Amino acid sequence: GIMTAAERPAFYITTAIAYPNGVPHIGHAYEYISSDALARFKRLDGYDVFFMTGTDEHGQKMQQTANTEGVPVEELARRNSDVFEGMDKVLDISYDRFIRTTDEDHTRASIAIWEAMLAAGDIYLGTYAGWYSVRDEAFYAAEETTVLDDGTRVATETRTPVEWSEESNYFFRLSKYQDALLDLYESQPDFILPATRRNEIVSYVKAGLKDLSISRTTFDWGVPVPEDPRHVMYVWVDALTNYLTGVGYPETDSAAFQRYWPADVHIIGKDITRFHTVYWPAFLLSAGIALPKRVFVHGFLFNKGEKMSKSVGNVVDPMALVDAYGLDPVRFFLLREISYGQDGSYSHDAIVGRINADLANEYGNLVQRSLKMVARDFESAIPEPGAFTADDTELLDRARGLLDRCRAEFDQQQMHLALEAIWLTLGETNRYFSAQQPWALAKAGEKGREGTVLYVTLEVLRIVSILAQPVIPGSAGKILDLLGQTGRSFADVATPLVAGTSLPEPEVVFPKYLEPKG
Ligand code: ME8
Repeated sequence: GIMTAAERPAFYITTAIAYPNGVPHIGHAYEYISSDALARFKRLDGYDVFFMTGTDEHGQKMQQTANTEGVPVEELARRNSDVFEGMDKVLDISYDRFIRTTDEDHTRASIAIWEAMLAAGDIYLGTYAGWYSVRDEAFYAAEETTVLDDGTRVATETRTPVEWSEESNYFFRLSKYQDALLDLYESQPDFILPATRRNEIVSYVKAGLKDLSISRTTFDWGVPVPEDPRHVMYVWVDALTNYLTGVGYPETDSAAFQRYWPADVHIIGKDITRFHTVYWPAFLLSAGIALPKRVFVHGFLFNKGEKMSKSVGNVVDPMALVDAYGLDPVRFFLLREISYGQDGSYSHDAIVGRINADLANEYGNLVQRSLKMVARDFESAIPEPGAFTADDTELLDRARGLLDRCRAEFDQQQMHLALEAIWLTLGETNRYFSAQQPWALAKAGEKGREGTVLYVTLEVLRIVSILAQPVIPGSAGKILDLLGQTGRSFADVATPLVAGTSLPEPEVVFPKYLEPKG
């Protein structure tokens, strides 16, 4: 039966919130598309999903960009935040809330977590003297910086310029949480995935943690520190708190908080692992709030192997990719081609290769060929199958086993492996179709067997299309229309095609990509 939201298990997934100091690039699009696929998968699997994304609008970087552009910082934030939200719509990102850290409820949440950390005795006034990277919005110890040949000092890891900063700041007693954090990584080994990222963080924390400067007095674009408004909170304190704001914090008795916190997974890119797996759990431990279950760290996308960044100027506009190849082909390419958790590269040739081999040939063409035969020989109604042969049964069993396989892979955020399994089954189905030669069966007057082969093929395509929806929602949905199917959740995988279901006129869903002439 249909479960109400209250009966369904909850699943809370977030993306990082982007700095709207510029427009989104393909790395952002990658994060949103991958998180969206995870959110959609859980919804189709019967979960009550809360999926949040948004923008991180405070901090020195935003203030500096606004100054350079000569616009008020609120206006810069609003303008670019709208571009991010607009991109989410184009990319079919099924978020439940688009949070802006300038939202009113977020100020309340940030003040509440600050007060909780203060009450725990973890915030004190001190003097900060050290290196700050505005681009990274991060503090670095001297030994984490390098002086380049031209005399500029940069953060060794990110190569961004750092400046000497000396002020009276509030500090968070991060050092106090070293053992608790190491216990966390040990007792909850999948708190940080992939394992390579976890190992890096374990070494980092084992080397010793210094207390963290968590306020600034040199600019005022941020959440004011309670009782001391000369200070604004360090942008990462308020940014990380967005994950709580979204589910109703500080109202910890609220329905949303009770239902969705702790988050099931925070999806982030590799450059912000430390903030999410060291600072964030330490803040939460201090404030007495339950910890998220997992932080999954995805890799970076490179344009033909080259790092892209706003400052380097080789940033690819995700909208241009969608215009050139179509939305679902781009979504599919990113999730099929790149092992989630590792860096990946994209290029025109690689995208076209995937479109033509995986989507047009293996999938679209099989849909088209089988449906055309049903239209021609079975009056556009799903044929009644006869007795299944061993080949039929083997293929059907394989397709029916895909749901468990995909579940296992998606639960580890390994979407590329789920897609690989699905496409291997499509490959098998193409081989089956060629070997069974339903067109020859038609000619030989063996209509019963032809109908069985077509039934088996369409049944596999039905299952595959249900499972492909999280990644290519539009096109998989279109194929399910062509198969006459309204049952599209994962619970429907177990209900086979009903013979006699009448089908619409077949259409091409995945055209081959042809190079533009000229
Ligand atoms: O870091 N490939 O914002 P951001 C893949 N506001 N992912 C990439 C990428 C690339 N080339 N470049 C960036 C911030 N990302 C903070 C987050 S969360 C409380 C605050 C990812 O706009 C990056 O790793 O710089 C991060 O997960 C996201 O894009 C936003 O980056």
